[in-house]
Amino acid sequence: MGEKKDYTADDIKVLEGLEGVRKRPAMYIGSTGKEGLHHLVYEVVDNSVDEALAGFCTKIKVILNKDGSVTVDDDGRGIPVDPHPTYKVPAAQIALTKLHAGGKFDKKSYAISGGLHGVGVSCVNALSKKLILEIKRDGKIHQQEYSRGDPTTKMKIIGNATGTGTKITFYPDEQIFSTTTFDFKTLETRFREITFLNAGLKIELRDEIKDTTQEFFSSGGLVEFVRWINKSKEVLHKPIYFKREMNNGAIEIAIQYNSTYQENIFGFVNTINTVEGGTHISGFKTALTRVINDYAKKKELLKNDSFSGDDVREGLTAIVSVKLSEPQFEGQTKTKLGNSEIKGLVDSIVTSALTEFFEENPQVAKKIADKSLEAAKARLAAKKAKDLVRRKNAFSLGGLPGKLADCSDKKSEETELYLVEGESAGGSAKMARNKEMQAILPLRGKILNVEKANPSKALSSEEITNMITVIGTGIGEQFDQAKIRYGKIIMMTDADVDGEHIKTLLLTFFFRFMPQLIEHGHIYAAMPPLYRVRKGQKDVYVYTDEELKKVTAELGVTEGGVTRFKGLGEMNSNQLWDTTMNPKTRKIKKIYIEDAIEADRIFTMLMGDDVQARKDFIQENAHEAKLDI
Ligand code: 0RA
Repeated sequence: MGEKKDYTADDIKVLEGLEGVRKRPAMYIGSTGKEGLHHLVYEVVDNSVDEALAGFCTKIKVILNKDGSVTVDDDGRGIPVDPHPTYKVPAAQIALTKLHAGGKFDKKSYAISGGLHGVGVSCVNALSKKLILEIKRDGKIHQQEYSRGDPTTKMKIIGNATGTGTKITFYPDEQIFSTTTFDFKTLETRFREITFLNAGLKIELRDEIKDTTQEFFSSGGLVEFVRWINKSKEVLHKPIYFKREMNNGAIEIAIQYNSTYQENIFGFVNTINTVEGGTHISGFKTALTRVINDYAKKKELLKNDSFSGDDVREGLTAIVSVKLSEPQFEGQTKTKLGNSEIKGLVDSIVTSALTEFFEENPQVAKKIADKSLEAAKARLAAKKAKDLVRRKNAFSLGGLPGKLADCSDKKSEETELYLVEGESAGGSAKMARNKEMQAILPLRGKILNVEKANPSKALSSEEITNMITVIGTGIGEQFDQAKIRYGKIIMMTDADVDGEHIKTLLLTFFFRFMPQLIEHGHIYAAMPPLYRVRKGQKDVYVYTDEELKKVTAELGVTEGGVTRFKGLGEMNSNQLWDTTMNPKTRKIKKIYIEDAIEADRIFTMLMGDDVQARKDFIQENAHEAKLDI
């Protein structure tokens, strides 16, 4: 019987050591899929970024090698190699074999530190089948190799060095990861972000297989970051920027309004994208609402009314980047800032800096206030329209649209909503479904492109309001996850170009109105089969063209035994159930947002007004055939 009953994750981490990392990798790096794999690179790069932030490193090179390994090479001071006083082995070996010893044992030189899990290079070492460490220090090149966390050689001097630095090459372990292929684009997005957030830092990303190199460097930092996010949008003014340094960190903010209706506030703490928000974001929002309201009242644009938070954030792109020596991360994915003092601090900095900016730049202030005024007018008009709709709906069952075939089960964890392209496929789906847990909402053809419509217009579209009512959570500031009526929302469209378009329109709607549903993994795409292959009595359903080649060869089927489904409507309800809807046998794709900034840019490009940007994007990405969001 121990005295301490509750162990926190941190206690366990310390207790277990590196075997624990291999036993429960997800606890340390989030997952053993694509995200976790890329996390390995970020963890190593973060250490080099720390060295850069401390002022000792100017360039970081990341190389995807032909043999599947990754090299991260920096020109920092090099991890110390002198014997550790207690352990009597090179200090660098401690950094690579002991948890929490990753680079941060020299705390004085580290004002702040990146790294989401902060677990250091030792985790990367534990999860690599091989790792080669090379340190240039004291005029010598020191080298040591490891496998699955354990040293396989002693630290050796292998030559003379000019300059200093740390180079780590690691081979992710296939025993741990479901995939070990790195994605250039994913890394590119993250490195671009890191260099925007650390003006002056250079990162070079090289792909040895494709023989391509990409350099990331930003001298303008956050100002360039907002410009980049707004690139294919029509902007209303030059970016507004301010920075405040404190003794335990810094707060930096860039703001630029555009003519769209979207709100895009991205928060970062020590370069980590705080997707769950936190005190820095709430402080920013409070101040923004207050300053714009005060301005509009002073200029008599507003009389008795006030702008709501949503009003002042329509068309806003903002980055709030906070660097703190001791951040407290909270929330499901540890991406919410908890430090309570930051809310008031950001609030007061934004209030004074933005008020001053408005006084000095009255034309910009006027544009922003006018934009908010327009949003407020549209909001009031939409409310009137909604009240009308609500009164109409009062007569129908619980306000749910008549087109919905609801399920009988009310527990949202178990239920599914199918959004089905077309009335006829909707009819088959209603017959095919499991009535207890599957609800069907047929959609009439193409839904409205919400990217191009202002919110009040979007909310006057029947298809859109139907979806909002049926899903139950509400939208925008009123969004309430607890009210969700279905655990899975599944888009079921034909496997053709129109079907893809409808899916994109639906995703645009979810991304702009209820992004939380995507973030929390509620949105799915059904995968209807492309073909049915028949041999005698046997039917095989085939979902891709590749699979078709394999199956026809295996079954020895020739031309003519191959049916190509043109649409969902061509399947009878039994076929639809077997192939696409039966939870036991169907395949569905979960939609996730890898990077909200990239997703925003892609939606603007695909669905917005800038035709040239769209053409360029489609041409650049044509070879990928499918959109990865
Ligand atoms: C601890 C102390 C010192 C440097 C580092 C760690 C260091 C770690 C990493 C990890 C990747 N690149 C790195 N570069 C440096 C400085 C010791 C000194 O010279 O005073």
